Amino acid sequence: MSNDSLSLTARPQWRALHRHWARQKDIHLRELFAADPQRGERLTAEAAGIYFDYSKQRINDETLRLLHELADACGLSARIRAMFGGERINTTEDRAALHVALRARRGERIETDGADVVPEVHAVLERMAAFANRVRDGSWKGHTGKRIRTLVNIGIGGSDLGPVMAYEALRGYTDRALRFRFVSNVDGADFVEATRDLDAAETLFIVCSKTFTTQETLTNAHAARAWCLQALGGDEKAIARHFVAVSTNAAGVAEFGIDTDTMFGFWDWVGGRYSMDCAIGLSTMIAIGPDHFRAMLDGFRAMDEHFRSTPFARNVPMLHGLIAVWNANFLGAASIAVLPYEHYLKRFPAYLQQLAMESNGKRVTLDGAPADYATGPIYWGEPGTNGQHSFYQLIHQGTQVIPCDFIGFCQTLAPLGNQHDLLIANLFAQSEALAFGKTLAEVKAQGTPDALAPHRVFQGNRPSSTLLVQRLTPHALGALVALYEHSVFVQGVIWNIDSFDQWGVELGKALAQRTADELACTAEPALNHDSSTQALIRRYRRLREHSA
Ligand code: G6Q
Repeated sequence: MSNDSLSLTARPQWRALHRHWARQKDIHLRELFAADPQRGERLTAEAAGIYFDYSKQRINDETLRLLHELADACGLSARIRAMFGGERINTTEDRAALHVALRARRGERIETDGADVVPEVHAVLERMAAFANRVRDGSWKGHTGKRIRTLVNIGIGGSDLGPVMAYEALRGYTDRALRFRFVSNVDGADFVEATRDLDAAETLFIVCSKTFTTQETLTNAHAARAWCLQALGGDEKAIARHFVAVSTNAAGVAEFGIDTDTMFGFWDWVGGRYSMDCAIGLSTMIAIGPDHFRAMLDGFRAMDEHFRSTPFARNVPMLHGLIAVWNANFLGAASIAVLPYEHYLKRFPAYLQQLAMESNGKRVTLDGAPADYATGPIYWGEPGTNGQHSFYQLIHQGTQVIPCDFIGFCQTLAPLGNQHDLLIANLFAQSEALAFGKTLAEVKAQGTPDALAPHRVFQGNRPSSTLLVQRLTPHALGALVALYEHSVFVQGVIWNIDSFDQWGVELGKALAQRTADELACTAEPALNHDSSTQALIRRYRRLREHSA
């Protein structure tokens, strides 16, 4: 059997990593740092303005060498070329995953199926910019002639999380005369609360849906349509002034009643969770303006170029992704905590949850065989310092290994006394405490009574990386997102899974419809579910009719 067709766990490189871990696992980060005074400077890399310190991971040079060999054996370089080359690497959906083309420079050629996609990408970006400028300068008027003051993005999943995250992250760059709201949930509370204080005459809805068939988005878009018509006197012509769409489905958009002149397209080779830098980012572009949006694309592209061309030892997404594999498969870490010490990144962990978990939450390999190893870890997190006052306890003293990604910036966008220094001091102190801990001897030396001492011991040896960036700019945000996109891709290549499909999401979309029909019918429906689901449906139908 050639090495190429071996399953991951049968690969000699994988086995070598297992033997290496057996030798390595009792070595404490304290020893690793003591043995190499340069470690904290050596085990670092830099890309597109992001400094990546991975010295507090439980690795050494041998680990990196073996991970590199594993990546070679898994054909990482060829898979990167295939992605950038527009090959149909999303095999279960038989399409390319070409989000890197969304930030290609004008004139660069990126082909899929023999066609250069870059000119179309730039044509849409230009239309977006023209439209964004009209909204921003007030020349795009609502039906009654008033200028637009509030934008409401309606979308879910990939058509929501990127736009919300980017809006929050780049608030400091937004036009504060415009307000932005995001409606995603089919729960009416989301729409009702987002619109309750709005004047329809000054509101523009951006309906974002790649397929334009998603139940939640279409339901909310219809609610918005009715809300708008009711407030504006019922004239259907108002829709064209108050609704634009972002989709790949022109027929669906036209059927809804949105003019295809104000539809911004994208392509089936853009996955939902990889779409914040195409027309799905229209709300972002309106908020920050086309120039800042282009700067964000430049940041994405800088990381793409780094990923594509930098040797392994200095390649930040490769190192980041392989360390995630090391932690998941050898340290047995089931999750990764993402901890931005930057309040503007408060939605970044939620964004990464989708990016990482929808991409790598897979249990079969590309060949359809079950994966006999852990794949995609759980991503979660909250901004620092808030998390320190809640779940960090478990990270410091719990029984599980939770590798952390700390993210910090050297300059603040919201200067207030010495608060930014305090914030970043906390970041550095946390990663230091996680790595080095506090020994029993140190605890006792502080005069702690014997009975209390075990409770106050911090084992340390808890792995983390730190991403340090000068300032949260649109460029930095683009680079950061692209870093995680490529890290997730690297992980998926090693695990030999399709990181670009999402059959679990599709299942949810299909299942809900059948049950919705059963809840909607007036006569008692004939049910054919398990006894639990049937009892829940009956109880719900009964109780919803009664006042509380
Ligand atoms: C993303 C997923 C999923 C998708 C939503 C919305 O990668 O496919 O989160 O973005 O289900 O889909 P539409 O954009 O088609 O409405």
